[in-house]
Amino acid sequence: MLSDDGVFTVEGEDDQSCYMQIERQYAKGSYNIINRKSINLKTGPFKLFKKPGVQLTYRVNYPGSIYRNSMYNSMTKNFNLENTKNEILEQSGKKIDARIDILTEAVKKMQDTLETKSFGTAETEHPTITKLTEWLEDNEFSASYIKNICERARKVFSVDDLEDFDEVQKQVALWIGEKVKVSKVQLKALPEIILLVGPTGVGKTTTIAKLAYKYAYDQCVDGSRKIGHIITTDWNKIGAFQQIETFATILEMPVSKVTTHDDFVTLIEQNKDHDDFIIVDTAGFSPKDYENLAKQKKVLDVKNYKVQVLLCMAASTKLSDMKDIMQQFEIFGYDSVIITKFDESNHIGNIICALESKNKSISYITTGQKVPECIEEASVGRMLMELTDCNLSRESIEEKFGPIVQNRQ
Ligand SMILES: Nc1nc2c(ncn2[C@@H]2O[C@H](COP(=O)(O)OP(=O)(O)OP(=O)(O)O)[C@@H](O)[C@H]2O)c(=O)[nH]1
Ligand SMILES: [Mg+2]
Repeated sequence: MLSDDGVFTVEGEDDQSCYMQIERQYAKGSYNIINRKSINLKTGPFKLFKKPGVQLTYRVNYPGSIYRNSMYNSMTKNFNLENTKNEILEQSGKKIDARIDILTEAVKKMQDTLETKSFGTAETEHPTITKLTEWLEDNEFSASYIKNICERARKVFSVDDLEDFDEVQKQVALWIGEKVKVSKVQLKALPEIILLVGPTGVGKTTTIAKLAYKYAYDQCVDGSRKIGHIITTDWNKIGAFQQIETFATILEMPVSKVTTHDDFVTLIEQNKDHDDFIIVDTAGFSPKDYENLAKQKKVLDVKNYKVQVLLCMAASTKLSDMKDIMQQFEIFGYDSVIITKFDESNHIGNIICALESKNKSISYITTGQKVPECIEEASVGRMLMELTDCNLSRESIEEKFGPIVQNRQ
């Protein structure tokens, strides 16, 4: 039964059946029972009989009520305030839309707040974090690396701490250093085999000469030296053999070329008893040249000897390319990385991020064209010294990471 003021009545055998009737049209919570009465229901043919029943009177909570099916429309056809109701319905719809808009807006604001809390935005970020981000960007650290550092900074530093950018920067520089893995190449087994791989033109052959000198003379006293042997697999490219031969002559070391795996094994077998170390130069290939990389891998695959493989990459290579190179040269199972042409780059963020992303260590940096002097054992301190616009002093770096040995050219 309908009334003209939003108040309706239903009759049934009991309360339950009345509620069922109401909720066929209105959602729970969208109406209120305002009266309950026990009544006699007329039943049977011609409604001649009576049986006990219940009458509930309820009010629909306009405009928020949600009409559950089209029954409402057919029922309201008899209702003389139909137009008013349609209007209310329409308004109700609009209000729902408006509410959805308000809710959407609220959710968006919450999201923004959460984002701001975890990543920061230009408007709400503490100026020191903004400055820190810019400094790391200038040093060519990747976005994800910067995000992690900034999150850590937000957690670790109080608002008071953040007032002092210099101190924050010093601490962050130390965090960067903590993540750099350095490994020392030590000649142990006799003969030790050192193998350099890497893309074309990064300085492999030049580095071979520098290392050959280092391994021959380092830690030797009274003019003594270790016996080294240079092997190259790069014999096909015009001038390649002459280049390594020139270095070998100056170093007074024998140089041999190998083209097959068998040649390589035979050469090691022949020299293993009188050589202290064997150092192997390889032909440079693009990381995309899968075929030649695989061929080279076959030639160099010696299982019976301890081989230390070092991957050479130029310091100014952009991060994404470094990651590709590291990925593609993984077939050689390299132990650590040599960063060449360190002198040609002003940034180290790309290097640190690449090493970190592949969980690799760095063993050497090369710092110029001069042989043999332009090579240094890598150290965390030496890397940190290359951070531009950094207030961390050499003393603080050395206090934490040990003495920095730097070749002066
Ligand atoms: N500035 C600078 N130049 C270097 C360094 N190391 C090597 N070079 C130069 O880089 C150029 C290429 O060096 P190579 O040693 O021939 O490079 P490679 O990787 O053997 O080249 P491919 O055998 O052709 O793959 C030469 O001009 C070197 O003098 C370095 O540390 N700094
Ligand atoms: Mg070469």
